[in-house]
Amino acid sequence: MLDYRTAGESHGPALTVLVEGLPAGITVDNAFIDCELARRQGGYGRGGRMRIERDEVAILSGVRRGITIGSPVVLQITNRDARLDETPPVHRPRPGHADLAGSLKWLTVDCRETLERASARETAARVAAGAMSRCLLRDFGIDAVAYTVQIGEVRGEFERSLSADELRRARDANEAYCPDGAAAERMIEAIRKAKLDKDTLGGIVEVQICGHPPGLGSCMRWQEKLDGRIMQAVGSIQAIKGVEIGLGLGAAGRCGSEIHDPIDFDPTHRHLPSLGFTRRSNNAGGLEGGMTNGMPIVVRAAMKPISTLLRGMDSVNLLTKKSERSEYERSDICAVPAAGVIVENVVCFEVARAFLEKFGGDTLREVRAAYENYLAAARSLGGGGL
Ligand code: EPS
Repeated sequence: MLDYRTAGESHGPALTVLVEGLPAGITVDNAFIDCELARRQGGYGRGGRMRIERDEVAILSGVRRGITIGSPVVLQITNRDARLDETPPVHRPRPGHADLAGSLKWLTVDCRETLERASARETAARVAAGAMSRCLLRDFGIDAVAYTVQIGEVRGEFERSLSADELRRARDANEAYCPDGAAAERMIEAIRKAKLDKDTLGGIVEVQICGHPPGLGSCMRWQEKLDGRIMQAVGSIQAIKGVEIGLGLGAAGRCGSEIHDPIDFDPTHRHLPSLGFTRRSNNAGGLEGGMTNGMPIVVRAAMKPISTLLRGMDSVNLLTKKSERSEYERSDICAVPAAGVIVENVVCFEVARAFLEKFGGDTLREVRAAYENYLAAARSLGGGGL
Protein backbone atom coordinates (compact mmCIF):
# COMPACT_ATOMS: atom_id res chain seq x y z
CA MET A 1 0.00 0.00 0.00
CA LEU A 2 1.17 3.50 -0.80
CA ASP A 3 1.98 5.24 2.46
CA TYR A 4 4.34 7.80 3.97
CA ARG A 5 5.84 8.78 7.28
CA THR A 6 7.57 12.00 8.12
CA ALA A 7 10.32 12.65 10.67
CA GLY A 8 12.20 15.72 11.79
CA GLU A 9 12.01 18.68 14.16
CA SER A 10 11.52 22.29 13.11
CA HIS A 11 15.09 23.24 14.09
CA GLY A 12 16.67 19.79 13.68
CA PRO A 13 19.16 19.09 10.88
CA ALA A 14 16.53 18.01 8.34
CA LEU A 15 13.01 16.83 7.63
CA THR A 16 12.66 13.46 5.99
CA VAL A 17 9.79 11.53 4.51
CA LEU A 18 9.71 7.84 3.71
CA VAL A 19 7.34 6.99 0.86
CA GLU A 20 6.57 3.30 0.41
CA GLY A 21 4.53 1.53 -2.25
CA LEU A 22 5.35 3.51 -5.38
CA PRO A 23 5.56 1.25 -8.42
CA ALA A 24 8.77 1.09 -10.46
CA GLY A 25 8.93 3.18 -13.60
CA ILE A 26 7.65 6.60 -12.45
CA THR A 27 9.67 9.50 -13.81
CA VAL A 28 10.47 11.73 -10.85
CA ASP A 29 10.18 15.44 -11.57
CA ASN A 30 12.51 17.02 -8.99
CA ALA A 31 11.87 20.49 -10.37
CA PHE A 32 8.14 20.05 -9.83
CA ILE A 33 8.64 18.85 -6.22
CA ASP A 34 10.95 21.81 -5.51
CA CYS A 35 8.46 24.17 -7.10
CA GLU A 36 5.74 22.94 -4.73
CA LEU A 37 8.14 23.34 -1.80
CA ALA A 38 8.92 26.91 -2.89
CA ARG A 39 5.22 27.73 -3.25
CA ARG A 40 4.64 26.43 0.29
CA GLN A 41 7.31 28.79 1.57
CA GLY A 42 5.65 31.72 -0.15
CA GLY A 43 2.45 33.68 0.21
CA TYR A 44 1.91 36.99 1.95
CA GLY A 45 2.14 36.91 5.75
CA ARG A 46 5.04 34.51 6.22
CA GLY A 47 7.59 35.32 8.92
CA GLY A 48 11.39 35.56 9.17
CA ARG A 49 12.01 31.82 9.04
CA MET A 50 11.03 31.63 5.40
CA ARG A 51 13.74 34.14 4.53
CA ILE A 52 16.30 31.75 6.02
CA GLU A 53 15.14 28.46 4.52
CA ARG A 54 15.35 27.40 0.89
CA ASP A 55 13.48 24.12 0.78
CA GLU A 56 14.73 21.67 -1.82
CA VAL A 57 14.40 17.94 -1.92
CA ALA A 58 17.29 15.49 -1.89
CA ILE A 59 16.29 11.98 -2.96
CA LEU A 60 18.21 9.47 -0.85
CA SER A 61 16.73 6.18 -2.04
CA GLY A 62 14.31 4.43 -4.33
CA VAL A 63 15.17 6.35 -7.50
CA ARG A 64 17.76 5.51 -10.14
CA ARG A 65 18.52 7.84 -13.03
CA GLY A 66 15.40 9.81 -12.26
CA ILE A 67 13.03 6.82 -12.27
CA THR A 68 11.53 4.92 -9.32
CA ILE A 69 12.75 1.33 -8.94
CA GLY A 70 10.06 0.07 -6.56
CA SER A 71 12.06 0.36 -3.34
CA PRO A 72 11.22 2.75 -0.48
CA VAL A 73 11.85 6.39 -1.38
CA VAL A 74 13.41 8.72 1.18
CA LEU A 75 13.16 12.45 0.56
CA GLN A 76 15.14 14.91 2.65
CA ILE A 77 14.77 18.66 3.11
CA THR A 78 17.67 20.30 4.93
CA ASN A 79 16.90 22.89 7.62
CA ARG A 80 19.19 25.91 7.37
CA ASP A 81 18.03 27.16 10.77
CA ALA A 82 19.25 23.95 12.42
CA ARG A 83 20.01 24.62 16.08
CA LEU A 84 17.82 22.21 18.01
CA ASP A 85 20.27 21.69 20.90
CA GLU A 86 20.75 25.45 21.29
CA THR A 87 17.06 26.40 21.29
CA PRO A 88 15.94 27.84 24.65
CA PRO A 89 13.28 26.22 26.83
CA VAL A 90 9.67 27.48 26.56
CA HIS A 91 7.77 27.62 29.85
CA ARG A 92 4.78 29.82 28.96
CA PRO A 93 2.51 27.77 26.63
CA ARG A 94 0.84 29.53 23.71
CA PRO A 95 -2.94 28.99 23.65
CA GLY A 96 -3.78 27.25 20.38
CA HIS A 97 -0.36 25.63 19.89
CA ALA A 98 0.50 22.09 21.05
CA ASP A 99 2.56 23.54 23.94
CA LEU A 100 0.35 22.81 26.94
CA ALA A 101 -1.26 19.56 25.77
CA GLY A 102 2.14 18.16 24.75
CA SER A 103 3.87 19.20 27.98
CA LEU A 104 1.17 17.48 30.02
CA LYS A 105 1.34 14.41 27.79
CA TRP A 106 5.13 14.03 27.89
CA LEU A 107 5.48 15.18 31.50
CA THR A 108 7.73 18.16 30.92
CA VAL A 109 7.73 21.86 31.81
CA ASP A 110 9.63 22.65 28.59
CA CYS A 111 7.14 23.10 25.75
CA ARG A 112 10.08 23.02 23.31
CA GLU A 113 10.06 19.23 23.51
CA THR A 114 6.64 19.17 21.86
CA LEU A 115 6.58 22.27 19.72
CA GLU A 116 9.56 21.29 17.62
CA ARG A 117 7.66 18.35 16.19
CA ALA A 118 4.21 19.95 16.29
CA SER A 119 5.52 22.87 14.21
CA ALA A 120 4.06 23.38 10.77
CA ARG A 121 7.59 23.05 9.46
CA GLU A 122 6.72 19.35 9.15
CA THR A 123 4.32 20.15 6.33
CA ALA A 124 7.31 20.65 4.00
CA ALA A 125 7.84 16.87 4.19
CA ARG A 126 4.16 16.20 3.51
CA VAL A 127 4.24 18.47 0.48
CA ALA A 128 7.31 16.62 -0.82
CA ALA A 129 5.49 13.27 -0.46
CA GLY A 130 2.36 14.63 -2.13
CA ALA A 131 4.33 16.15 -5.00
CA MET A 132 6.13 12.82 -5.43
CA SER A 133 2.80 11.01 -5.70
CA ARG A 134 1.75 13.54 -8.34
CA CYS A 135 4.57 12.33 -10.58
CA LEU A 136 2.40 9.21 -10.86
CA LEU A 137 -0.97 10.99 -11.05
CA ARG A 138 0.19 13.32 -13.82
CA ASP A 139 1.00 10.29 -15.98
CA PHE A 140 -2.73 9.49 -15.88
CA GLY A 141 -3.90 13.06 -16.52
CA ILE A 142 -4.92 13.66 -12.91
CA ASP A 143 -4.48 17.32 -11.98
CA ALA A 144 -5.00 19.37 -8.83
CA VAL A 145 -5.31 23.03 -8.02
CA ALA A 146 -5.84 24.67 -4.64
CA TYR A 147 -6.35 28.34 -3.89
CA THR A 148 -7.26 30.71 -1.11
CA VAL A 149 -10.98 31.37 -0.71
CA GLN A 150 -10.92 33.56 2.40
CA ILE A 151 -8.45 35.31 4.69
CA GLY A 152 -9.84 36.82 7.87
CA GLU A 153 -13.15 38.34 6.84
CA VAL A 154 -12.19 38.90 3.19
CA ARG A 155 -13.75 36.41 0.77
CA GLY A 156 -12.77 35.89 -2.85
CA GLU A 157 -15.51 35.62 -5.50
CA PHE A 158 -14.56 33.76 -8.66
CA GLU A 159 -15.82 31.16 -11.10
CA ARG A 160 -15.00 27.72 -9.68
CA SER A 161 -15.64 25.96 -13.00
CA LEU A 162 -12.63 27.59 -14.70
CA SER A 163 -10.04 25.07 -15.91
CA ALA A 164 -7.25 24.07 -13.54
CA ASP A 165 -4.80 26.06 -15.69
CA GLU A 166 -6.96 29.19 -15.59
CA LEU A 167 -7.39 28.91 -11.82
CA ARG A 168 -3.63 28.40 -11.41
CA ARG A 169 -2.81 31.42 -13.56
CA ALA A 170 -5.17 33.67 -11.61
CA ARG A 171 -4.00 32.24 -8.27
CA ASP A 172 -0.31 32.64 -9.05
CA ALA A 173 -0.74 36.31 -9.98
CA ASN A 174 -0.83 37.45 -6.35
CA GLU A 175 0.68 36.66 -2.96
CA ALA A 176 -2.62 35.67 -1.36
CA TYR A 177 -2.85 32.78 -3.85
CA CYS A 178 -6.47 33.79 -4.52
CA PRO A 179 -7.91 33.72 -8.07
CA ASP A 180 -9.87 36.91 -7.30
CA GLY A 181 -7.17 39.59 -7.70
CA ALA A 182 -9.22 42.41 -6.15
CA ALA A 183 -10.03 40.32 -3.08
CA ALA A 184 -6.35 39.29 -2.89
CA GLU A 185 -5.39 42.96 -2.42
CA ARG A 186 -7.85 43.28 0.45
CA MET A 187 -6.58 40.02 1.95
CA ILE A 188 -3.02 41.35 1.88
CA GLU A 189 -4.22 44.59 3.47
CA ALA A 190 -5.94 42.58 6.22
CA ILE A 191 -2.70 40.69 6.90
CA ARG A 192 -0.77 44.01 7.07
CA LYS A 193 -3.28 45.31 9.59
CA ALA A 194 -3.08 42.12 11.68
CA LYS A 195 0.69 42.56 11.78
CA LEU A 196 0.36 46.14 13.04
CA ASP A 197 -2.10 44.87 15.67
CA LYS A 198 0.47 42.20 16.66
CA ASP A 199 -2.21 39.65 15.79
CA THR A 200 -2.65 36.75 13.32
CA LEU A 201 -5.23 35.67 10.71
CA GLY A 202 -6.74 32.41 9.50
CA GLY A 203 -8.90 31.61 6.50
CA ILE A 204 -10.25 29.03 4.07
CA VAL A 205 -8.56 27.19 1.20
CA GLU A 206 -10.12 24.91 -1.40
CA VAL A 207 -8.69 22.20 -3.64
CA GLN A 208 -10.12 20.67 -6.81
CA ILE A 209 -8.83 17.40 -8.25
CA CYS A 210 -9.82 16.45 -11.78
CA GLY A 211 -9.08 13.88 -14.45
CA HIS A 212 -9.39 10.85 -12.16
CA PRO A 213 -11.66 7.89 -12.95
CA PRO A 214 -14.73 6.91 -10.95
CA GLY A 215 -14.51 4.10 -8.41
CA LEU A 216 -11.49 5.25 -6.36
CA GLY A 217 -12.08 4.49 -2.67
CA SER A 218 -14.68 2.01 -1.50
CA CYS A 219 -17.92 1.74 0.45
CA MET A 220 -17.01 -1.74 1.70
CA ARG A 221 -14.78 -0.90 4.67
CA TRP A 222 -14.92 2.40 6.52
CA GLN A 223 -11.15 2.61 6.37
CA GLU A 224 -11.29 2.62 2.57
CA LYS A 225 -13.79 5.44 2.18
CA LEU A 226 -11.92 8.10 0.29
CA ASP A 227 -13.93 10.99 1.76
CA GLY A 228 -12.98 9.83 5.26
CA ARG A 229 -9.33 9.44 4.33
CA ILE A 230 -9.21 12.86 2.75
CA MET A 231 -10.82 14.42 5.81
CA GLN A 232 -8.28 12.77 8.09
CA ALA A 233 -5.36 13.81 5.89
CA VAL A 234 -6.55 17.42 5.68
CA GLY A 235 -7.75 17.61 9.27
CA SER A 236 -4.33 16.49 10.49
CA ILE A 237 -2.58 19.47 8.88
CA GLN A 238 -1.36 21.89 11.54
CA ALA A 239 -3.96 24.59 12.38
CA ILE A 240 -6.75 23.08 10.26
CA LYS A 241 -9.98 23.10 12.26
CA GLY A 242 -12.63 22.28 9.68
CA VAL A 243 -12.84 20.17 6.52
CA GLU A 244 -15.73 20.12 4.05
CA ILE A 245 -16.32 18.06 0.93
CA GLY A 246 -18.49 19.62 -1.78
CA LEU A 247 -21.31 21.59 -0.19
CA GLY A 248 -20.15 20.32 3.20
CA LEU A 249 -21.92 21.87 6.17
CA GLY A 250 -24.01 23.87 3.70
CA ALA A 251 -25.93 20.70 2.73
CA ALA A 252 -27.38 20.23 6.20
CA GLY A 253 -30.16 22.81 6.06
CA ARG A 254 -31.35 22.16 2.50
CA CYS A 255 -33.80 19.67 0.92
CA GLY A 256 -32.44 16.60 -0.87
CA SER A 257 -34.04 17.69 -4.14
CA GLU A 258 -32.04 20.93 -4.02
CA ILE A 259 -28.62 19.55 -3.28
CA HIS A 260 -28.19 16.13 -4.91
CA ASP A 261 -26.56 16.30 -8.31
CA PRO A 262 -28.87 15.04 -11.13
CA ILE A 263 -27.26 12.45 -13.44
CA ASP A 264 -27.09 12.77 -17.24
CA PHE A 265 -25.29 10.78 -19.90
CA ASP A 266 -23.41 12.60 -22.64
CA PRO A 267 -21.94 10.18 -25.22
CA THR A 268 -19.47 12.86 -26.38
CA HIS A 269 -17.82 12.59 -22.93
CA ARG A 270 -17.51 8.84 -22.85
CA HIS A 271 -13.85 8.85 -23.85
CA LEU A 272 -13.11 10.87 -20.67
CA PRO A 273 -12.29 9.16 -17.36
CA SER A 274 -15.83 10.14 -16.21
CA LEU A 275 -17.10 7.66 -18.88
CA GLY A 276 -19.79 10.02 -20.14
CA PHE A 277 -21.82 10.36 -16.95
CA THR A 278 -22.20 14.04 -16.27
CA ARG A 279 -23.80 15.85 -13.35
CA ARG A 280 -25.65 19.15 -13.46
CA SER A 281 -23.99 20.25 -10.25
CA ASN A 282 -21.21 18.97 -8.00
CA ASN A 283 -22.53 19.49 -4.49
CA ALA A 284 -21.21 16.03 -3.56
CA GLY A 285 -17.69 17.28 -4.28
CA GLY A 286 -16.97 14.29 -6.50
CA LEU A 287 -17.45 11.70 -3.75
CA GLU A 288 -20.51 9.51 -3.14
CA GLY A 289 -20.46 6.46 -0.86
CA GLY A 290 -16.77 7.05 -0.16
CA MET A 291 -15.94 6.63 -3.88
CA THR A 292 -15.12 9.03 -6.67
CA ASN A 293 -18.05 9.49 -9.05
CA GLY A 294 -16.12 10.99 -11.97
CA MET A 295 -16.73 14.62 -11.02
CA PRO A 296 -13.93 16.81 -9.63
CA ILE A 297 -13.11 16.21 -5.97
CA VAL A 298 -13.70 19.46 -4.09
CA VAL A 299 -12.39 19.88 -0.55
CA ARG A 300 -12.34 23.00 1.63
CA ALA A 301 -10.34 23.49 4.80
CA ALA A 302 -10.61 26.15 7.50
CA MET A 303 -7.35 27.24 9.09
CA LYS A 304 -7.38 28.92 12.48
CA PRO A 305 -5.18 31.99 12.97
CA ILE A 306 -1.54 31.18 13.84
CA SER A 307 -1.23 30.62 17.59
CA THR A 308 2.02 32.52 18.12
CA LEU A 309 0.96 36.13 18.76
CA LEU A 310 3.42 39.00 19.07
CA ARG A 311 1.11 40.51 21.69
CA GLY A 312 0.93 37.18 23.57
CA MET A 313 -2.13 35.78 25.33
CA ASP A 314 -3.01 35.01 28.90
CA SER A 315 -1.25 31.84 29.97
CA VAL A 316 0.48 30.21 32.94
CA ASN A 317 4.18 29.73 33.60
CA LEU A 318 4.65 25.95 33.95
CA LEU A 319 7.56 26.45 36.40
CA THR A 320 5.59 28.62 38.85
CA LYS A 321 1.92 28.06 37.85
CA LYS A 322 1.57 31.86 38.02
CA SER A 323 -0.37 33.78 35.34
CA GLU A 324 1.87 35.27 32.64
CA ARG A 325 1.62 36.20 28.98
CA SER A 326 2.39 33.39 26.54
CA GLU A 327 5.83 33.06 24.96
CA TYR A 328 6.56 34.86 21.69
CA GLU A 329 8.72 33.12 19.16
CA ARG A 330 9.36 34.42 15.67
CA SER A 331 6.36 33.36 13.60
CA ASP A 332 4.08 33.92 10.63
CA ILE A 333 1.17 36.40 10.68
CA CYS A 334 -0.84 34.33 8.22
CA ALA A 335 -0.03 31.03 6.51
CA VAL A 336 -3.33 30.49 4.68
CA PRO A 337 -1.74 30.71 1.18
CA ALA A 338 0.79 28.05 2.23
CA ALA A 339 -2.05 25.92 3.62
CA GLY A 340 -3.50 25.75 0.10
CA VAL A 341 -0.27 24.21 -1.17
CA ILE A 342 -0.26 21.69 1.68
CA VAL A 343 -3.91 20.72 1.22
CA GLU A 344 -3.37 20.34 -2.55
CA ASN A 345 -0.52 17.90 -2.03
CA VAL A 346 -1.90 15.86 0.87
CA VAL A 347 -5.19 15.31 -0.95
CA CYS A 348 -3.25 14.21 -4.04
CA PHE A 349 -1.42 11.64 -1.95
CA GLU A 350 -4.74 10.17 -0.78
CA VAL A 351 -5.98 10.04 -4.39
CA ALA A 352 -2.74 8.34 -5.46
CA ARG A 353 -3.13 5.79 -2.64
CA ALA A 354 -6.70 5.00 -3.72
CA PHE A 355 -5.60 4.91 -7.38
CA LEU A 356 -2.93 2.30 -6.62
CA GLU A 357 -5.34 0.29 -4.47
CA LYS A 358 -7.54 -0.09 -7.54
CA PHE A 359 -4.92 -0.32 -10.26
CA GLY A 360 -1.74 -1.19 -8.33
CA GLY A 361 1.12 -3.30 -9.65
CA ASP A 362 4.86 -3.57 -9.23
CA THR A 363 5.50 -1.46 -12.31
CA LEU A 364 3.94 1.57 -13.95
CA ARG A 365 3.34 -0.62 -16.99
CA GLU A 366 1.11 -2.94 -14.98
CA VAL A 367 -0.70 -0.02 -13.38
CA ARG A 368 -1.41 1.45 -16.82
CA ALA A 369 -2.68 -1.90 -18.13
CA ALA A 370 -5.02 -2.28 -15.14
CA TYR A 371 -6.26 1.30 -15.55
CA GLU A 372 -6.97 0.90 -19.26
CA ASN A 373 -8.54 -2.50 -18.72
CA TYR A 374 -10.90 -1.02 -16.13
CA LEU A 375 -11.91 1.91 -18.37
CA ALA A 376 -12.60 -0.47 -21.27
CA ALA A 377 -14.73 -2.72 -19.03
CA ALA A 378 -16.61 0.24 -17.57
CA ARG A 379 -17.31 1.66 -21.05
CA SER A 380 -18.77 -1.66 -22.18
CA LEU A 381 -21.25 -1.74 -19.28
CA GLY A 382 -24.98 -1.69 -20.05
CA GLY A 383 -26.65 -0.85 -23.33
CA GLY A 384 -27.19 2.36 -25.26
CA GLY A 385 -23.77 2.33 -26.88
CA LEU A 386 -21.95 3.05 -23.61
C1 EPS B 1 6.01 27.49 13.39
C2 EPS B 1 6.82 28.57 13.77
C3 EPS B 1 7.68 29.27 12.79
C4 EPS B 1 7.13 29.05 11.39
C5 EPS B 1 7.01 27.55 11.21
C6 EPS B 1 5.87 27.05 12.01
O1 EPS B 1 9.00 28.75 12.76
P1 EPS B 1 10.17 29.42 13.60
O2 EPS B 1 9.81 29.21 15.04
O3 EPS B 1 11.45 28.72 13.23
O4 EPS B 1 10.19 30.88 13.22
O5 EPS B 1 7.95 29.67 10.43
O6 EPS B 1 6.82 27.19 9.88
C7 EPS B 1 7.92 26.75 9.19
C8 EPS B 1 9.14 26.77 9.65
C9 EPS B 1 7.57 26.25 7.86
O7 EPS B 1 8.47 25.79 7.16
O8 EPS B 1 6.38 26.32 7.50
C10 EPS B 1 5.23 26.76 14.39
O9 EPS B 1 5.46 26.97 15.58
O10 EPS B 1 4.33 25.97 14.04
